Amino acid sequence: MSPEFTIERIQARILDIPTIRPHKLSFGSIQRQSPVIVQLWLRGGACGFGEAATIGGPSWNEESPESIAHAIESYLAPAVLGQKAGGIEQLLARMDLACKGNAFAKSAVEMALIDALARTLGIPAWQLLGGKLHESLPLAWTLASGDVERDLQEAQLRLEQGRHRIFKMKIGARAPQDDVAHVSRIARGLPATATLTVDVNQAWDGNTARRCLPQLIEAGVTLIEQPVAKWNVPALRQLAQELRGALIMADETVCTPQDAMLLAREQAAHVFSLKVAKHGGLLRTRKVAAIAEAADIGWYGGTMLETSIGSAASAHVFSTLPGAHHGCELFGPQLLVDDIVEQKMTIQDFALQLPDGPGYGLTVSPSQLDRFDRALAGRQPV
Ligand code: MUC
Ligand code: MG
Repeated sequence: MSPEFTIERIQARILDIPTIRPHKLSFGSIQRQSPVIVQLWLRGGACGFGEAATIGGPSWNEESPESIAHAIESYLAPAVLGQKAGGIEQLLARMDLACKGNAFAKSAVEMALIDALARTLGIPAWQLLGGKLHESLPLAWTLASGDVERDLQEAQLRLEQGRHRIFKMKIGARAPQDDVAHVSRIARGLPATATLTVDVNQAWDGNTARRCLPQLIEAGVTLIEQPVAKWNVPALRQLAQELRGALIMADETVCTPQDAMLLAREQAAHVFSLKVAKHGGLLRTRKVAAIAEAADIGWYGGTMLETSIGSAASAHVFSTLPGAHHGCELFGPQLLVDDIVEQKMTIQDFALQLPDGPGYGLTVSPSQLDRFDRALAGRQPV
């Protein structure tokens, strides 16, 4: 990389994009997503795009769109401006020095940097990330309207369209027995070709999980995501070791490589949900994935309901990962009323076709960015 490629300018903006329907999770219901879109310009090189999306402000974890934009503008951009663009690990170290934690904010900057580098070189990002091992990944859809009939109609349509046959249900907001009844009704309504998974988003204590998960497995659920609190590794461990007929997937519990090591050592998860934002970027996603591979833990390509920018960047890194996988859920662009790129990634044969082309293979639409820009619209945070 020529020394002339230095980081010249970074801009972060918050967008507000409505969802096509309310999306209900254990901690609330969202009607819009507010991704932070980062644009990073290289002197003598290309401009790249990155994204960090949270769900429900700071409800999923500590970071919110506002805190992400603030961390980037006040601490992360000053730490990397004027630096050589090719030293990605050094730039990550500079960001760590300037700012503890804030993994989502760092991931958006690193994502834009890798896009800019790859575009400058005229290569797809997956080439900078180790090379592609997968051309497509089975793509899950989340049934989270909260209404059985609507969920079943959604599932039926998506099966007919050849788009999805893995369905994830978000539970944990209602009384546990009501959730079991709801999932069981959906399970009975789905054809045998469909796979059903659940995400409890930390809502249950260990005893509730021990009582209800066997009933969900009996109903046909095969993959169970984050049934207990992020900190509750003992309960995860016991569930992973004692439940039969379904796999336990860690999501909120597995963010850093140290979290991954703990879960591997404790044998407390069968699968890791990987998410570029919570791991703090594409390179760090690969580090967590390497621990999964070494510990015989499977991976799943998770989402924070990003637009096509964050989803395509995630797809690029997921396409490079070895080890056993359980598909992905990069369906964020489909849940939003509109996108900010000219063309979405292709979905065919129930799988996301992993993108090619320089950078993340996208053409970002400036007018769509302006259309949803919170500052331009004078909107307030949720
Ligand atoms: C999560 O916890 O997995 C991703 C899809 C969805 O519906 O919620 C998220 C976050
Ligand atoms: Mg989850």
